[in-house]
Parts: sequence; structure tokens; C-alpha cells
Amino acid sequence: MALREILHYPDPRLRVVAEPVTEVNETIRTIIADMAETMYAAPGVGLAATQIDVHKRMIVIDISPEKNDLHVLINPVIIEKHGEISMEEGCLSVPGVFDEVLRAERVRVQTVNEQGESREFETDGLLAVCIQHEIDHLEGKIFVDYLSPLKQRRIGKKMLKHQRMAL
Ligand code: K1U
Ligand code: ZN
Repeated sequence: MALREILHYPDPRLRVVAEPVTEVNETIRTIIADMAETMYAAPGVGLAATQIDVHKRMIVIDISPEKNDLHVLINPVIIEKHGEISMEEGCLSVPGVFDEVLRAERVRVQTVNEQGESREFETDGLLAVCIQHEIDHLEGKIFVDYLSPLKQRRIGKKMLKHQRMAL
């Protein structure tokens, strides 16, 4: 397993639309293991392959306080959405920025697991929000896109300042 570098907003590679995974093999399982290690180390509760510059439709999520309930979603698709929930979101690609985003409260998801098996499940609350946030990454969308143009400009400036300080 290996820690991967997480891309930071406004890196244009975060805007690439990910391709479907055609075969779940050892290469895919190695990338997923690296994603989980990178998410836990960050620390975060989710990570999309896009964030480590791998443009395949894969996400990992673990919202458990004990960090022992890893969800691996390959080619995830939301097939039903119900209700609305506004939650404060963060993003490992936009460090230090947190803001409210309105999303579906409950989702039904069709996905493939690490063994290559198709699965379908329904979930709500934080897990539903995380799934929507991570699937957005696979579409090249970042949570700041939901914020006002003024907030987006402020965040852009803040991120560029951080980048300059890191050089
Ligand atoms: O996609 C990402 O960048 C991961 C992101 C997921 C997420 C968090 C909150 C709402 C929606 C999606 C994060 O993990 S941000 C960091 C975070 O939430 C966290 C960090 C440490 C402990 C607990 C939470
Ligand atoms: Zn994110």
C-alpha cells in the first residue's frame, strides 16, 4: 500500500470526468487500498480516485468513528434520490474550507464491490451526503461549485495564497 498525493483546488485535473472501471482486477484493488490508506491518513471520511489523479470511477468512504467500516464503490450510480438535507461539507482537495451544501437526504445506489459483484443499497444522512460529494468528484465537480460566485472567488484566492506559502 502507498500514500498518494491529494490534488488541491483549483488544479484542473480535478475537473476531469472519470471513466468507468471495465474489470475489477489486482491493479484496481491496489489503487483502492492506496485510496483507503490516503483517506485514513489525511484524515478524511471519503476520497474519490479523481483526487489522487486516477480518472476511474472509484470511491472509498468510512464515516465510522472507529474507522473500521470501509465502503468501496466502483462505478457507483445514484438511481433514486429523496428529500433534502443541508450539511456543512469539507473536502480534502480544498483544505480549511467548510460550507453548507443542499443535497438529497436519502439515496439508492447501484455499484460494484471489490470482488466485481453488482450491489444495490439505500442510505441516508452523512453517508448519503458523502456518496453524492464523492460521485461529484468523479464528474469533475467540487463542492465549492455550489457556493456563491463571491465565496468561490474568496476560496480561490485563499487556495492560491496557501500554494504560494508552500513553495
Ligand atoms: O472528498 C473529500 O474530499 C473527503 C471529504 C468528504 C466529505 C466530508 C464531509 C461532507 C461531505 C464529504 C472529507 O473527508 S473532508 C474531512 C472531514 O470531513 C473529516 C476529517 C476528519 C475527521 C472527520 C471528518
Ligand atoms: Zn471532496
